[in-house]
Amino acid sequence: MNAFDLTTSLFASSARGWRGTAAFGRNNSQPEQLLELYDIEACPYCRLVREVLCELDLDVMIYPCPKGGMRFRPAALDISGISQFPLLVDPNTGDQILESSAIITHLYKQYGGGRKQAPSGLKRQLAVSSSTLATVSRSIGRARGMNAKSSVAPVAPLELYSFESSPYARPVRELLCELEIPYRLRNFGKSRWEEMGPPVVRAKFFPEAPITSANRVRLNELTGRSQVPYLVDPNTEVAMFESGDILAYLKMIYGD
Ligand SMILES: N[C@@H](CCC(=O)N[C@@H](CS)C(=O)NCC(=O)O)C(=O)O
Repeated sequence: MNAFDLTTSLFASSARGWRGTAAFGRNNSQPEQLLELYDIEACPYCRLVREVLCELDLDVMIYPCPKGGMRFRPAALDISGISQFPLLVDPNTGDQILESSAIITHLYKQYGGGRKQAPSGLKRQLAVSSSTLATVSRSIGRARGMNAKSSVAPVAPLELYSFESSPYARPVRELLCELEIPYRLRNFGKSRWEEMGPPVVRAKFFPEAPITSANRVRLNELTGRSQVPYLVDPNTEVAMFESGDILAYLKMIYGD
């Protein structure tokens, strides 16, 4: 990942005030069945939904639907009758929901204890504008996470440990979207102040701090580390840290 890529990714996270960093929902009920999101990584509306999924510490199966994509767009069209994203499928409640506001309302109601509401009025306009600014910043030179590239479909979905605002995880999600690779997004939001800042800070200053969220416990058991992005590919039995290595791996295995 080069310096320019990192800068625009940092700017995108800043434009959204680093929403999608913290997870407040670790005591909330987790759905029995995995939620499904038909998503375009670069879409400003999809970003708002992914931020709330991170905030509520909910995992989700991402079906990437970049422009020009043929792998999951037909299924989305079958479900909702219209080519519009985000589209949430909640197998726990039987709901299939279009419109980011309606999706966020559903998530807060079902999995956030109804304590929060989807923003409306000026707050909603500000959210959409700043999310659009994040998209613009990631579109300088090339629209990242927007358009389909030809690719080889994996047999089984991949897994990505990530939190929405992570400047390093974002390029990986963008490439997964462009290559139309389905993946279980394992949200890795920070639920304690000791988890803020880069992984080395925690390792150095707070090595004894208890690990809270389920995915943090899981990754720590798997690797002994708390760092994202972390990609797991069950098709090749490869698992790796480091955004640059992950991008190179995805291009090599699934890029056409
Ligand atoms: N009001 C909708 C707007 C969604 C929207 O405009 N999504 C765009 C992508 S950013 C879309 O579905 N475009 C159609 C396409 O990509 O085929 C919402 O909040 O969910």
